[in-house]
Amino acid sequence: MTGRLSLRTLDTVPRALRPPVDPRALGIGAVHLGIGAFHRAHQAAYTEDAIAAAGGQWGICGVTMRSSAVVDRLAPQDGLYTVLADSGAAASVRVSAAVREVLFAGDRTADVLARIADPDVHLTTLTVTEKGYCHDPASGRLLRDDPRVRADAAQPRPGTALGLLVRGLQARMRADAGPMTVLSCDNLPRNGATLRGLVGEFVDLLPAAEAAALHAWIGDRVRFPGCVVDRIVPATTRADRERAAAALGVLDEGVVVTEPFRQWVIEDDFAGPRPAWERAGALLTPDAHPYEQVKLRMLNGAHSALAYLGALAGDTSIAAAVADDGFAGLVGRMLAEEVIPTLDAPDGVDLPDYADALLRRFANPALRHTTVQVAMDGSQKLPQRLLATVRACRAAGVEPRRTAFAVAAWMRWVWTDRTDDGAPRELDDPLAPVLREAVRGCTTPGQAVGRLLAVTEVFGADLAADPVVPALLTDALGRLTADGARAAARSVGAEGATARS
Ligand code: CS2
Repeated sequence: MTGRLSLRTLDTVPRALRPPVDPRALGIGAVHLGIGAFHRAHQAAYTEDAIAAAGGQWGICGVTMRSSAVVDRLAPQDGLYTVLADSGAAASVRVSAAVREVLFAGDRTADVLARIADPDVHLTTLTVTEKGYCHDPASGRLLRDDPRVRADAAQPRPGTALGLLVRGLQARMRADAGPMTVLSCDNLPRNGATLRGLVGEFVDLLPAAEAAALHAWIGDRVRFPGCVVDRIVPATTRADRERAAAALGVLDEGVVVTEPFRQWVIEDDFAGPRPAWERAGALLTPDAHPYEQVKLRMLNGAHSALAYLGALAGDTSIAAAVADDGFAGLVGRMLAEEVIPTLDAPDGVDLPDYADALLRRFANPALRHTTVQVAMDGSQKLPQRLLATVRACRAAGVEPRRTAFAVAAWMRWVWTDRTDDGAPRELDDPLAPVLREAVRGCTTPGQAVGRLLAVTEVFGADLAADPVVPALLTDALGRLTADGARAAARSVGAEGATARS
């Protein structure tokens, strides 16, 4: 097969697999910062379905910040790519036309800023992962002394997402191009308000007169609704590309693989027009926070627990980790006895059913979601996924033994340089130097727990001072170290009911 997916070859693709909207007739109405696989399988898919149902010039300008890899894949394809949704039993394949332009900010900064300042653009959305916000994960505050932040505040051609966003908003203000809605689509607590705060802190770093004008304009013209995104989207493999090519009849270097399930809960607080996402199944609501807590503590908390336990035990995929009865049992009890009691169920959501459904989603054999991919950047993920549950349990006088075990699995992952089978492990984390330094020379679980709890960027100051948390972590880390992840999880998962103190 030699042809490549593009506007030129689209008519050779089987009709049923072609996009539901005409890419040639679609103007750009949104800028997306961080156009990785997740955006292409989630927000872009909702946007395309919304356009198909209700019209609108909502084509997406997708921006990459860290490397040109996605642009190199999508630009020769005129932004077209395939979404392969597979439940393990049945798969669907469809080319998406939602992305109409792709820019690498590294060499197209001025074009990215011009897009944000374009009067036809009404939305700037982001999926830049937790670490892309350049913030302290425990407090949510801007890392003002981070060299990237300092560099971006000092010059008008920024490289970070925050810098691009702030300079883009400034260009929009100067062009008097109208209001803008900024929508964070990352798994952060109160993502809209958090981003609003970070933008404000970044603006404070600009010269005083510039800052004052921009603060006033943002306060008046820009909205930052929060939202909750959910769809499991692992990294694409060569086998996925071969599968898509066999269906399309042409090569596609931009394929994304995902599950059929998708969810998007969005706060209805827009500064201007938006796509009719509700026509594509999104839920528009006044307050996304209850949904967000459910998603972060249940789905992402369980995901991270399985990732560290599985990775320690040598399971390469989340599906393999959840197939281990000991891991599934531990995570199931963590959810039922420690996480669910801390949550207010949103209307119509049955939390035990949600727990069962997510464990089934994790087991999907078609998704080769690697444990190391989910284990990545733990320092940025732990606070909202696991430590929020630990704190809520402690406030209610509960000893969160199983959630502490999941936190200890992360500690083991940081502390050891080998998996339980002796394979070397990679610590892929923006705080890796700090974490490595913290555990350097530690010889006992108690010491490692003490040193890691002192990393306030992750744990804040309260957990080390709690009367039971350090002991729960030390016990769990001791068992993980002595018995290995599989045996330790099996025994902690089978222990008696969660205690109160
Ligand atoms: C995962 C998430 O990589 C991770 O840390 O937990 O990306 C997860 O797959 C999504 O949030 C699912 O919506």
